[in-house]
Amino acid sequence: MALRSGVTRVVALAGGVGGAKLVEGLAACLPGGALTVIGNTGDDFRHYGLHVSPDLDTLMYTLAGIAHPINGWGIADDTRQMLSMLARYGEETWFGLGDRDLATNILRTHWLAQGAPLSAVTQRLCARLGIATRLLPMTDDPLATVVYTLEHGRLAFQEYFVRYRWQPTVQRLVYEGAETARPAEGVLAALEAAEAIIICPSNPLLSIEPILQVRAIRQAIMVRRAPCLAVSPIIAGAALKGPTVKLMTELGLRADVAGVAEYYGGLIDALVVDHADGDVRIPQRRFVTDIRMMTPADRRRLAEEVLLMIGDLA
Ligand code: FO1
Repeated sequence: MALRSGVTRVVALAGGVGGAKLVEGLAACLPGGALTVIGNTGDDFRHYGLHVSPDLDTLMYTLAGIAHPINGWGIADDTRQMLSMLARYGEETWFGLGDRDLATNILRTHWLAQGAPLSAVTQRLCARLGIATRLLPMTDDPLATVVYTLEHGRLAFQEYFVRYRWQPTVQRLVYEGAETARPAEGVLAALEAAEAIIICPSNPLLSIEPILQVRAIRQAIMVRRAPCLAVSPIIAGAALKGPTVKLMTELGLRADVAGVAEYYGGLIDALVVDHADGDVRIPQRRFVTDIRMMTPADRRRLAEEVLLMIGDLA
């Protein structure tokens, strides 16, 4: 099938750990240079003066094969000496930034301070880790996911997600900076040249929506020529990981596969769902397979299947 054999231009939208798993599979089964990943930067924050980009780092470490195998975020075998010294100074250490991870954030902050845009910094870090896949931040401008909660009012994303372990009741999400954020260098060109656009199984509201909040990105996907397919982050009403179901429920959205289909609407031509949701009816084309990705082999298999499904759509 044309796409499979000649596949040269696939664009994936992804956030943190869940999306990174499919990105790992796609990178493993596509020729080097065929995959461009547009990563969420709505989780970014300043931490002791460092510019931390958690989802870009999760994607980068995953693509470099050095991500922590259990957490998905941070670096495998990393140590916590810096954190233990912060604790000795009486500082809070709920954000578990490891020592090796610290090097990434020191370099990012250093290069940003020299005037390099986030996209150039990301490209340089990936090149030095030997990553063939192109990783682009959704924007080089500030765009922050802010969470308004019942218990603690306005929370920065990492406070909500890590410090309070996404337990607070969410009343509203605001994507601060969305009105002025522009797509990063290369993003629109990649979307326009894409033969396939894949929305990875990340949290639709916390990882994918911030990317879509960059208006020109949403518009590019709405007027796309290539087929766009999403993989469900929910199986039988349960999130594969994190707060997806809890959050969609709190925001009054249907927190199941039909709700995900409704949320993406015309942005996608198809949704890949698990066998457990095999009977759910949605307006888009529906593909049914095992969408759990517990092992690298699972990730590669699902990626292979997704590329076949997209070929079927093209
Ligand atoms: N997630 C956690 O749940 N606990 C942590 O201590 C934590 C530390 C951390 C350090 C660096 C980094 O790049 C990511 C980190 N994350 C941690 C993940 C981060 O919160 C992401 O925003 C989530 O994975 C959501 O995408």
